[in-house]
Amino acid sequence: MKIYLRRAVLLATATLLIFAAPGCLQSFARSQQDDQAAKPKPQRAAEPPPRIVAMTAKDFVFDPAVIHLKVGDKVRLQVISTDRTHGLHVNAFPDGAKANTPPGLAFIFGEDCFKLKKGESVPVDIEATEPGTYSFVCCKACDTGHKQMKGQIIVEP
Ligand SMILES: [Cu+2]
Repeated sequence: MKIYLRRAVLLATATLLIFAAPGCLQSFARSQQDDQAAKPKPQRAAEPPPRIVAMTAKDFVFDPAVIHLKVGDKVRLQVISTDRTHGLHVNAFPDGAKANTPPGLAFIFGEDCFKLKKGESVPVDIEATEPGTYSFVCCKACDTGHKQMKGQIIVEP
């Protein structure tokens, strides 16, 4: 987590340098009125995806277990376990994929297995790029029902 934060700060600093430097030069040439009109826009570096899907993991079930998306959708699964530690692994390749099938889901913070600690809400950002059925499973050995704990993201064209 600390690494992400540090990276975000670095990125923000770099963005500021890149965009602020030419802006300063231009403002010398501008009149004061122009400067007042051109107020700095709010930063959009860490813009969250527009749609949030709340998901719970409990009693060896993901709820919802089936999520419908369309190609081009960007969603944030906000996943919380309410009983014990589970995990979430979403397959980026559709069911039935062959060796040359490209991935059809993109992850903004790609993690193979998101750890879902009890009571901790974990964001999983996904962009659907290809139609298909993408399976997800629990990826932390939780208990007796571990292997039944699964679901699907169905991406329609
Ligand atoms: Cu499990």
